[in-house]
Amino acid sequence: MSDLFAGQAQDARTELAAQACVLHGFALPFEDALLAGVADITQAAPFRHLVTPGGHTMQVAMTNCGTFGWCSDRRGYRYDRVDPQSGLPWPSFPDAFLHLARDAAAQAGFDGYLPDACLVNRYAPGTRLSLHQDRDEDDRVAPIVSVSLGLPATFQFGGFARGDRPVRVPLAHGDVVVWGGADRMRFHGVLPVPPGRHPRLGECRINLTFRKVR
Ligand code: MD3
Ligand code: FE
Repeated sequence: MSDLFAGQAQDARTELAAQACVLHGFALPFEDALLAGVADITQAAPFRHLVTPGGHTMQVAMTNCGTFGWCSDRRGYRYDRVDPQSGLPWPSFPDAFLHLARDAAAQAGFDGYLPDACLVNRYAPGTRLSLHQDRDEDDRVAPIVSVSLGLPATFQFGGFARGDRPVRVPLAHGDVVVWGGADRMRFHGVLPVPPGRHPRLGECRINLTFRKVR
């Protein structure tokens, strides 16, 4: 390895688009704190399978932390300050969550990022998330920071129309993806998670997505 890359792997970062990049392994130093944070959050606000407005139960199990949580039911999609299952505010961000989200955003060129929501997604093997846009946030420019934990998966990075053919991006435990500005409204999804067992998380993939809702 040349001096230019001393101390840092040469493939530490992959550019996906002008304002979207993968920071490979960026979350690994935060691993223990992140897993402890997920355990705390899910004790207060357990994973659940939301029902879409169309009446379908989502394959991905979800919960939230932060000021706002993403909710879905027969009435529609929205962000709410309260967990409808408990009637209580969502658990606040564990310190390590905010720290990681701010560091990753800054690394990707978004200084001063202050997310107010974090959606926690859990995928069992075979679970997929079909192509969609994230359009329930008032702020459609602030970045979304996504942290992959557990089983690897293939992310679909699409265009601005549903029909645009997506690019496949492999994501491993500890990878962080940051998307903002012009690339914030791209269609995206996750292909079915292949079977496997992760040493720390078992038969599951967990994804944290930090957002600025308001
Ligand atoms: C790409 N989650 O929760 S990362 C979601 O891995 C979601 O659980 C996926 O899509 C997951 O909505 C993908 C998050 C993500 C969020 C917004 C994006 C990826 C994005 C906006 C533009 C492009
Ligand atoms: Fe999304």
